[in-house]
Amino acid sequence: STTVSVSASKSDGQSKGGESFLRDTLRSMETVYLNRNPTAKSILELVHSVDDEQICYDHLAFRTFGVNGYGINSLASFFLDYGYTQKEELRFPAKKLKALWFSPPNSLSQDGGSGVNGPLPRVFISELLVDQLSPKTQEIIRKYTEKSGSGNKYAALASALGSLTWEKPLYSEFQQLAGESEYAAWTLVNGYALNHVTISTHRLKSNLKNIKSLNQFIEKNGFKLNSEGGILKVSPDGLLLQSSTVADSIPFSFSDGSNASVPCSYIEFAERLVLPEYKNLPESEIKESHRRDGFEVGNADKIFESTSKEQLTRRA
Ligand code: OOG
Ligand code: NI
Repeated sequence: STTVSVSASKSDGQSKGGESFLRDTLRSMETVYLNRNPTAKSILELVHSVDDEQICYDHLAFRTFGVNGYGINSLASFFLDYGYTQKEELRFPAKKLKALWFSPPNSLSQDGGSGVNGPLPRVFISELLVDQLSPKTQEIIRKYTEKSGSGNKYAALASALGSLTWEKPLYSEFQQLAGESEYAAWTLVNGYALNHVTISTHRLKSNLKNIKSLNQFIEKNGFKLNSEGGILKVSPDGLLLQSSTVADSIPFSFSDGSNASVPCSYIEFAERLVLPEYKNLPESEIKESHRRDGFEVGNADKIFESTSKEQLTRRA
């Protein structure tokens, strides 16, 4: 069987302390994610069975509560300290969310590996605009974040460990949040856990480099893709193409003793097309920097639905 998650990073013998620690942290976050989300793990193995060279991650995504220091910055500070650069902000007024994305530092290592051993991924972090929610929902979110002490200072650590920094909630509290914001309910039980990794399809070598072929291949193998607004999400400029699976669910034991299945994480696919100004470059000269960068509100708005009840309960 193929293992895509853990393999030693290439070492050229040079000291590169900061980058090694960054990659080790990403690897722990990924291990937590792969252990909890069988669909993501199977899909990575499936893609690897066809395309055995290198699977590159386009980005990693996280969710946070935008309240009292628990928002985007609680996790972003780690990435900023390890060389990431803050880029554009995206707003989702209907979902009461905002997001920021971060571009990776120039890597010192070979980048020849797969996943976290490959080219460093972009990072996408969103936050719930908690102030805009009902008093009842705000009270629950504030209670758990406040009870966690200084948990916000250890967001990256919590993500790498697969731990919540706050206590487990009551089932009724989870339901209260789910009724108002599925994002809020997800974040209450998943905390800083990796929400998804995204496979960079254009960096694959087989016909799966075409996202439409990849989508067909994934569905043919029995996996359900998020159909919100159509399977393929396309940016207005036509250059950023994205799709994603529907999240897996895991059993969660609430503090009142009840057990229920809650949505966990999903896996995404992104194809970034070559920018018009580079369209005449020979294929062999095309680098990631010649392709459409960044994110798109219209695409993201639909990808957020990958953890929604509607998508999870939808028939094939
Ligand atoms: C993030 C959804 C947006 C993208 O690539 O635009 C996104 C989430 O579900 O937290 O991943
Ligand atoms: Ni994404």
